[in-house]
Amino acid sequence: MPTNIRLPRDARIVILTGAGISRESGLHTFRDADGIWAKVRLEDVATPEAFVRDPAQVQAFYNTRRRDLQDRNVQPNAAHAALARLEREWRGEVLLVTQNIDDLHERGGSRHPLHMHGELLKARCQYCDHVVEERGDLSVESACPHCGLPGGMRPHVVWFGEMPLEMERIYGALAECDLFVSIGTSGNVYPAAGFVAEARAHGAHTVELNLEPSDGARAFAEGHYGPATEVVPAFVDALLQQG
Ligand code: BJW
Repeated sequence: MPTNIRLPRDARIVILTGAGISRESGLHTFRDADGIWAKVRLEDVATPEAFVRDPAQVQAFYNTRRRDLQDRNVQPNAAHAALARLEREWRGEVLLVTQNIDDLHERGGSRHPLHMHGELLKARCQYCDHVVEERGDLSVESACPHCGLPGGMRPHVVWFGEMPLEMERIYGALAECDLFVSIGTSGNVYPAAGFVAEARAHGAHTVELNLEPSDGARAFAEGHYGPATEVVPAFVDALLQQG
């Protein structure tokens, strides 16, 4: 894959991933024609107001997705593996920021992906903020294993109107990186959609890898298009070869 990048081998890299990277692993994206928001209204399941209005409906939505994620056919793909390889072989810092709540980066070998929209296999107590691993179903009666109170356990995910996680660390890395790569995200949801402008304003080279150019493709200096399982490994190969 020809790329315009010429970087020192210790250059700092920030990668942002979205639902597109997990599509070929069998998980749905949100805004594609067959995506999650074509089947359910986000206002009904992905806002704090929805959880107050109908907690059982919200728990059922995330219980289904938690079960789907643990289906044996859902496995990390070549794009997840390529990013883990980049993290292992690149001499400089690589920060992997994902909007995804699945655990496919971890299962693909990435050591510490930063889940800015939370994690599906964790639950959080609304009363004491304790976070626990959760592989089973949550109900409106589930009790917190820490404070013991029933009824406050919710998926450890970031809904619309809530503050994404670890923003200070992410903006710090964007201000210092030499290369920003956005993979499989439509760029519809802020603040992640603004990361490319932030990185560019601080002098980073910016690259979009996606099935097709996103609405914000013009904000990137470079773009490569096709399925993530093809484009991401090819891009990582090119990066490691030129480095
Ligand atoms: C492939 C492929 C293949 C397919 N290979 N590619 C105006 C300006 C700025 C902000 C706002 C604003 N108006 C409103 C806001 C705030 C709001 C927002 O952005 N709204 C927009 C709709 C405009 N944002 C928030 O509320 C965020 N918080 C916030 O801003 O905090 C500050 C604040 C605090 C308090 C008050 C006010 C402000 C929080 C956002 C939380 C998003 N949560 C979700 C759900 C998480 C849990 C869950 O998964 O259920 O996160 S929504 C959903 O969208 C999910 C995703 O992480 C996120 C992004 O989606 P993504 O990954 O981009 O998926 P798609 O489907 O959109 O795109 C898939 C892409 O893959 C496509 O491009 C395909 O082409 C591609 N693809 N197959 C490669 N095989």
